[in-house]
Amino acid sequence: MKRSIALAVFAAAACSSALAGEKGSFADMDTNTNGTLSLAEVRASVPSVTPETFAAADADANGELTRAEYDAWKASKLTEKAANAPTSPKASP
Ligand SMILES: [Ca+2]
Ligand SMILES: [Ca+2]
Repeated sequence: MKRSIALAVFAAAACSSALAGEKGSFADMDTNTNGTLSLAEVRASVPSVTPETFAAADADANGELTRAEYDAWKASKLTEKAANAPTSPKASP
C-alpha cells in the first residue's frame, strides 16, 4: 500500500517536472546567469559529470561551457545513446 503511494507520488513528480520544461536545460543550470556553465553548475544538476567529461565538452578549455559547447555536448551524448541503443527490429504483424 505504502509502496504504491510512493510510486504514485514519484510518477506525479516526474510528470510535473516534465511539464515544467526540460530538466537540466542550459538556463536552469546557469544558476549565476553569466551565460556559461561551470563544472559546479553542471554537477549541481548532473552529479555524475566528471571533470574529465566536462573537459571533453569544454571545446576551448576555458573552464566554462558556452551555450554552443553545451549544445554540442548534449548532441554528442544523444548520438552516443542512439549508437548504444539496440537497433529496433522491423515491426511485423
Ligand atoms: Ca554560470
Ligand atoms: Ca569553453
